[in-house]
Amino acid sequence: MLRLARRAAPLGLLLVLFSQSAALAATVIWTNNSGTPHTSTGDSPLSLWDSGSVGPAQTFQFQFTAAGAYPYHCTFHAGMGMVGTVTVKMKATPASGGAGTMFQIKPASKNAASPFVYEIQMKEPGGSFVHWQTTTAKTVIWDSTGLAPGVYQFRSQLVNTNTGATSGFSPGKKVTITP
Ligand SMILES: [Cu+2]
Repeated sequence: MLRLARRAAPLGLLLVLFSQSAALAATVIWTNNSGTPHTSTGDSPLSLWDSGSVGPAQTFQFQFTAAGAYPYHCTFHAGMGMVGTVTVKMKATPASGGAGTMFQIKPASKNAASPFVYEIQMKEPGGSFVHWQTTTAKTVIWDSTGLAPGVYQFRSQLVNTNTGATSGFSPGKKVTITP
C-alpha cells in the first residue's frame, strides 16, 4: 500500500485522506469547505492533475499511484499562499532481513505507462542518495547478497520522459540488513 502524508494544508481546500489498505492505490479527496471556489492543481511542469473550479461544499479526488512529492496550488489563490504538497511513500518488504534476502522495493501501485517512469535512488549506510535504477515496474527486486549489515534507504519519484518533468522524491524508505 502506498501511504500518503500531507505536508501543508491549503487555506480553503481541506485535504481528506483515504488510504485503501487492500488496494495498491491511494486516493486523495479535497473538500472545499469555504464559501468561494478553489482549485487543486498539480504544479507545472509535471501538471499531473487539475480539478478546475471546485465550488463550496464540492469535492475533487485524484488517485496517486507512484511514490513522490507532489506540490500543488489553487490557481485562484496561489499568490496568497494557497499551496501544498502531497507526499506518497514507497513500500519495501520485508522491512529487514539478513544479507541474501531478496527485498521487494515498490515505487508504485501499478506499472508505469509511457511516457512515465519511476526513478529510484538508494542510500547505503553512512552514504548519500545516489541513482539506483529507473524502471516502469511497480516492484523491483533488490538482491542483498553479500551486502554489509546496516540501514539502507530507497526513495523514488515520478518522471515524464517526454518533458523531463519530475514529481520530487518521496521520503526515504528504510530497509535493514541484519547481522
Ligand atoms: Cu483558492
